[in-house]
Amino acid sequence: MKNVISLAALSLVVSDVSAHYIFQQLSIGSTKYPVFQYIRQNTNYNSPVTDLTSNDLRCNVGATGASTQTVSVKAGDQFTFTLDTPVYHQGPISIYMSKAPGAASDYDGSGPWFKIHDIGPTFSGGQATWDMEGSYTYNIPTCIPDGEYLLRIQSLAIHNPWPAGIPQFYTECAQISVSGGGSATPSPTALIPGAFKDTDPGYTVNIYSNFNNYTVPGPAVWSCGSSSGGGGSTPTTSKASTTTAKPTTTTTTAKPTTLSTSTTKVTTTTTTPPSGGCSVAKYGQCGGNGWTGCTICASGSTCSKSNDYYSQCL
Ligand SMILES: *[C@@H]1O[C@H](CO)[C@@H](O)[C@H](O)[C@H]1NC(C)=O
Ligand SMILES: [Cu+2]
Repeated sequence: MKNVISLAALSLVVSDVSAHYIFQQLSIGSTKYPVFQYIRQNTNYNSPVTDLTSNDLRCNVGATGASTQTVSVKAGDQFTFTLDTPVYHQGPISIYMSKAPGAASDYDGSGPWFKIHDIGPTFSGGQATWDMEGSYTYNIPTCIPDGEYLLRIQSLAIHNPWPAGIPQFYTECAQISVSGGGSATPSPTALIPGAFKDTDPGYTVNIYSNFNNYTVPGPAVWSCGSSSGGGGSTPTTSKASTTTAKPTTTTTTAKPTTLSTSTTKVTTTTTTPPSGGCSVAKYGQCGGNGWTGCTICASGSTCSKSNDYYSQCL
């Protein structure tokens, strides 16, 4: 069993090693800081973490605080994580925070984490669209207590469906010192590792087959408007993690479409004119079981198979 898994993992790595992505640069407001000035530098280049029990899930491999500076921010400030290469694996983006007992640079991330943002897929006409960007922007919650925090972004790549493929975590942590905040107690919280399980539907889902709703793994998203009192908010973990407005809204509309077409070939609404006109950008998906999109790679790249469910223009 173990051999089967590592063989599968190995073949993925081999076919897909050329260009992963790193959340390497932080901006606060419109000020963009040098690469890895305030983000802990990992030592595994652009490779993902796949071990659900590893401490490397927190901030990535080798990412320690000692050589990283901590940036001062105001509660409510806008921040941006910029990548070296835009995200190109399908999957959700999440942003977490964890308060350091003292200095962020001394903190190993072993304390509780709360989640401030999720970006799941949008469903339309039986097709899912993931938000794959070169940067992601959000705001520090206005009501969190002052102090030093790790600010963590995560791309969970689920393009190679479990169990044939192993989902990949691309993650990085910034060190921030917050002032001007409030007295909220963010909840629910989770430990990392521990927050993600191979039984989470959002981890095991096959996004190429009958895919019409999605729950982002991890604790429910917390915001200042929600349960700032702390302690009171029922064990919402599973309930609230489905809250992402977009998927919920579209679930109802998407389901009928998918149900009626799930076994027959999906006559995709309009996606592509015949077959000559389309083109998949480099690193995009170009095939795999259940794939109904374009299979022609932009010039300069060719469609290569990663596994039965995923081929990619490389
Ligand atoms: C889709 O919704 C159903 C019903 O709520 C749930 O059981 C399932 O886990 C969801 N799938 C995903 C991938 O979140
Ligand atoms: Cu990859």
